[in-house]
Amino acid sequence: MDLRGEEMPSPEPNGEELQEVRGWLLEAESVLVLTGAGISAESGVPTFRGGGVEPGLWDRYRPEELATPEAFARDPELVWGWYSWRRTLVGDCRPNPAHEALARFAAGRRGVHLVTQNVDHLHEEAARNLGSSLLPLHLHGSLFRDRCSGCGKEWDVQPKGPHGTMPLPRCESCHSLLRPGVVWFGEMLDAGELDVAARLAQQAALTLVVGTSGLVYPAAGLPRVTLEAGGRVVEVNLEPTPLTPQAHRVFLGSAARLLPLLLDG
Ligand code: BV8
Ligand code: ZN
Repeated sequence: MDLRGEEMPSPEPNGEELQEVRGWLLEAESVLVLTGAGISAESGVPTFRGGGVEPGLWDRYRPEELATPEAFARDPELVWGWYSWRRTLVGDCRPNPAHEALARFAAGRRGVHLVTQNVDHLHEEAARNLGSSLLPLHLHGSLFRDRCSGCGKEWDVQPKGPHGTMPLPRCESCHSLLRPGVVWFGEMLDAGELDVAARLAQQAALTLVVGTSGLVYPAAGLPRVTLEAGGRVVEVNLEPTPLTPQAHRVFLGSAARLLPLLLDG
């Protein structure tokens, strides 16, 4: 059943399965949560491959065409235009009930870890709003950081902007072009962070996978690390993904609706 765009109401989650998974979560000494663009979709952040991408200017580009070092080398104005548009759009988005349910779930208990593929800061904002310590490990970097393409210096960018990009921003120290502080396709992830994520997946009694198409590696390989180590995997997504057949339980529907049901108990 195609649940894209939520034209059709998601099926009511199976109450027994919700109860069962809540029991697994409570008894789990270590829980890893892996999130993708789908958890931020209901905050208004466009996903990469699914519906809901803002129509118009960027509709004709695929992320794999713009989020690459080659695209930046070929046309830095185009790539900076895309990131500037995303910074302005994402800077106006707020956490949704899915981010908040995760932040509440981690508050007051140990052993909950969060790894995100997202480059927005909505997990951090939900944690700040709710006094939760659940801060994500960003495997693909952050939309709100600049990095010098020459000397590698990095610094935070204010989400509120303005995010003008002409003339193209340059490093004050070495005058090289600045680039967004994200990991592009074809670029290595930070080895240390990937090691930490892999160890969390290895140790997790349960890995909860929320809102990812499971297509981008090495992040997409993390749930299988949990499975191979004997842990459980639970998936929350609008639709089935390549992970679905191996997951112990799958809840089809929107994260903003399902996570509070699953985590608030
Ligand atoms: C690497 C940051 C070693 C930038 C991103 C050939 C050549 C070169 C590389 C490769 C190749 N083949 C494979 C690779 C490896 C490549 C890869 O996996 N490619 C894929 C496309 C096949 N990976 C890499 O390049 C990585 N580096 O491997 O280095 C190397 C080096 C050289 C050569 C080989 C290997 C680097 C990957 C990081 C790329 N950077 N983002 C930016 O954001 O601008 S990836 C980008 O995709 C985002 O980070 C995003 O998080 C990520 C994954 O996407 P999802 O989060 O899953 O989002 P998506 O839209 O796909 O899906 C949303 C899901 O949510 C859907 O399932 C939908 O149903 C669901 N959903 C929607 N709404 C809701 C919902 N669910 C619940 N509720 C809702 N409301
Ligand atoms: Zn520099």
